[in-house]
This record gives sequence, structure tokens and C-alpha cells, in this order.
Amino acid sequence: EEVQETYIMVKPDGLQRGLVGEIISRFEKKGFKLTGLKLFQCPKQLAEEHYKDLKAKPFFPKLIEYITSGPVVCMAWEGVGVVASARKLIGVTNPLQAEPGTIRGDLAVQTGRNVVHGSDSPENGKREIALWFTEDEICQWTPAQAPWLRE
Ligand code: YYY
Ligand code: MG
Repeated sequence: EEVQETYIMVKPDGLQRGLVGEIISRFEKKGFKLTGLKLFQCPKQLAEEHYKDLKAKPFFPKLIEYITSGPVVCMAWEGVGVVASARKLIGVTNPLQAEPGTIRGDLAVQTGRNVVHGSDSPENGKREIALWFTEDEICQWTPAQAPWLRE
């Protein structure tokens, strides 16, 4: 039971399709704590750094084009086990295979338009938050509901 942080991002299609509130709401309702939030036009260089592990993949150029095609909503979320839990809330990469009830399972149909990103490990959570946010953009606060979420 470890407090972790994860980087969640509404991709340009999520913003264009009016899904920002819906997506934020899922993490908020689950009980995680929002510590960073901004609307941001991602430069190509940052997109390439974020997805550097996928550089050799055939879909890499299209992925970079997609992520930089319009503004994204950048979020940092904190909580016990938040990294794996957020991945479950998001669903698997291909929205047609994602379970109903997940964000991708409910709201998307194609891998190349899968509306949201979530870090895949606590290490990458830290790395990605440091990549997308400056230190002063991250807020520490205590939610009023804290004692009602965890005993
Ligand atoms: O972590 P996740 O987003 O579920 O998948 P990754 O394997 O990290 O790939 C990142 C991103 O790349 C994915 O969300 C869509 C895109 N992509 C693609 O366009 N085609 C693939 N075959 C695999 C991934
Ligand atoms: Mg990934």
C-alpha cells in the first residue's frame, strides 16, 4: 500500500470530443487526489521524449502527429496504488478490446484515437510528471474527504 503518483493525459481527440469532464470525473470519483492540471499544446520534441520507448515502432510518426494535433489536458494524480488502478480505469490500449466500464471501453473505438494516457509504472509516473509539469505547477493539499476514503 504505497502512495504513488501517475501522469494522466486527455489526448487531443478527448478534448475535441468534449470528454474532458467525463474523464477527470472518473479519477475524481474513484477517490484519487488531483495535484496538477493544465491545458497544453504539446511541442513535437516533448511528445517524442514522452514516447521515446516507442521510437522504433512503425506507428511512432503517426502517434507524434496525433498527440501534437491539438491541445491536451495534462494531469497529475496521487494515491495509494494509483498507477495500476488508473490503468484499470483507462482500459487496454485497443478500445475495441477494452472492457465496458473503462474509459477506452466506453468512449473510444480505435487504438490511434484512444482518448487518454496513463503511466505504466510508478517510475514512469514520476518521470512523466517531471516531463510535463514544472515543480510549481504541482500542488500539495489535503482533501476534506481523506478520512472517509481510507480508515
Ligand atoms: O500505454 P498505452 O497507451 O495503453 O499503450 P502503449 O503501448 O504505451 O502505446 C502508446 C500509444 O501508442 C497508444 O496509446 C496508442 C499508440 N499505439 C498505436 O497507435 N498503435 C499500436 N499498435 C500501439 C500503440
Ligand atoms: Mg504506455
